Amino acid sequence: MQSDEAREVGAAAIVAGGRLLLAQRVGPPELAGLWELPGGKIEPGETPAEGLRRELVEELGVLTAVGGRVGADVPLPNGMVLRAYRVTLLDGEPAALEHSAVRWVGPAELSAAELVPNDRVWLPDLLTLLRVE
Ligand code: 523
Repeated sequence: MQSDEAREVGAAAIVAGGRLLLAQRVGPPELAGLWELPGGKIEPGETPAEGLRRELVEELGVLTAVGGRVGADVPLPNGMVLRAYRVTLLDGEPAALEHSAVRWVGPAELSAAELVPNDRVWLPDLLTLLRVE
C-alpha cells in the first residue's frame, strides 16, 4: 500500500468551445459551495491519466482524453500533491454526479468564480488556456 506522501490528486481542466468546466464541491464543510476543477486521488497502480479518467467517469459520467499539465504543482497539507491536466471530452455531457452543480465558464466568469483555495493559483494558466482555445 502506497503512503499518502507519494500520492497525487489529479484535477481536470476541461475546455470546450472557449469555456472551462467548473464543479461545485459538496464537502468538506470548509470547501462546500466552492468551485473546483473536477478530479480526485490517483490510486496506487494507476497512471495519473488513468486515475483522472476514472474520476471523471465517476464524478461527471464522461469519457475523456487526458493531455499535458496545466500550471504548477500544488502541495497539499497531507503530503499529497495536486496536479492539473488539460482534458478533452470524448463522449457524454458532464453531469454533477458527486458535485452539487457543474457549469461552463468563460474568462470573465472564471475570474469572478469562488474557487477552492488550491485551484486559485491556476487562474492565470486557466485564463491563458481559454484565450488560446
Ligand atoms: N482538491 C483541490 N482541488 C481540486 C481537487 C480535485 C481536489 O484542492 N481541484 C483537494 C481537496 C482534497 C484533496 O484534493 O483535499 C482530495 O480531493 P477529493 O476529495 O476531491 O478526492 P477524492 O474524490 O479522491 O476523495 P475521496 O472522497 O477521499 O475519495
